[in-house]
Amino acid sequence: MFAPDVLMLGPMMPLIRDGLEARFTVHRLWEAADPDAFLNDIAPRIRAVATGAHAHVDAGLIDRLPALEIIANFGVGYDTVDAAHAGARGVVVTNTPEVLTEEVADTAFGLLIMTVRELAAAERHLRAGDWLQRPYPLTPLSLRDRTIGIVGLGRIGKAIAKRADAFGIPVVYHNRRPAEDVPYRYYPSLHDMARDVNVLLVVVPGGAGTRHLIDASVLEALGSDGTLINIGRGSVVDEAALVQALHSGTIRAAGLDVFEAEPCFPKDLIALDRVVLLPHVGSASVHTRNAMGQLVVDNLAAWFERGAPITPVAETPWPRAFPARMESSERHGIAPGHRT
Ligand code: NAP
Ligand code: 8YV
Repeated sequence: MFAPDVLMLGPMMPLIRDGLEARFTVHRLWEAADPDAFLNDIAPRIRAVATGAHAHVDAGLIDRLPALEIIANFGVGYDTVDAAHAGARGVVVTNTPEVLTEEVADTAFGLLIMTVRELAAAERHLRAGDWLQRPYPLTPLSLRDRTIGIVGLGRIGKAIAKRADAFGIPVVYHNRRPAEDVPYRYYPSLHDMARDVNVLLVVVPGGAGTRHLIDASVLEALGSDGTLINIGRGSVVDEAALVQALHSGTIRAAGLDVFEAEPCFPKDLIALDRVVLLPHVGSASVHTRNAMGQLVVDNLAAWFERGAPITPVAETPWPRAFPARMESSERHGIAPGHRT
């Protein structure tokens, strides 16, 4: 039976594991007693990698797999995959866009309200029995008469903006380029936007291009009434500068779903009631994680059965606009787009 060899770099959800094992010969790298020797042994046969935020697919690994055709990433963010190098080597990279957009926007909005209205701290107050002594204090911040500046008005950013529209909260945004067909004011300068808004909501991808985009100077511009929400990637925010800004009152509050060195996070934020900390749960419902997992399986199945990925990333667009390695379809004598 035709069962291409797939390298799985770390544990993945049963839906992915079972879906791939039904179609492919799956090799579990993390279970190998000697991963390096294991990889040496199977590397020439590996035609696909299945991965997620748990592992890095760097240039070294890509170059070590001479028959590699496709890397399927669990997650819309693929900053742990060197997609530019994959593209240069003719390897397709896929991610899981769209299927998680609404869930992550829901989480972002929940985190925003929790943070501004101190809902987690108010709940802790009740659970501790403190309400019997005194009511929870009025919150200095509110979403009334506030403007949200979205950093990264892409798929998820637009879904968050739609929620803000329904709540009657004005939205403005900063991207590298203006988005098409949106009614929101565009700020080419992140600093100018930070100066004009009360909330900065970060939902840009991670990676070198956005590393520490939110630094001390942006937090300074946001100001002492300001709230920072980060649901994008931890690397986008200079965490040391953020901790300093929160302690010194440079900004007032923060809601964070992502951190620079997950699962580690700055412990000295725990004591601050003005901060809400979530363990990267933006997409973490059974419904949405199943949809993401299915898309990983479907991308690999589509590649090996029809010779075309479903959701290739921008660096490896399809139809191909990057160098070709020998494609699955060519190996099996079928034209891309044709079913076996
Ligand atoms: P998307 O549609 O590609 O949107 C990304 C947006 O960021 C685009 O509008 C892009 O606009 C902007 N952007 C990219 N680089 C930028 C830069 N250097 N400066 C300013 N803006 C920049 O992606 P998406 O589906 O909305 O997902 C966004 C990110 O959310 C993912 O990459 C992932 O890191 C994160 N995420 C987190 C969770 C979670 O659980 N916390 C879940 C899902 C996704 P331009 O190209 O015009 O700059
Ligand atoms: C996932 C995410 O939690 O899609 C993304 O980019 O950050 C989340 O949906 C993560 O990728 C899986 O570990």
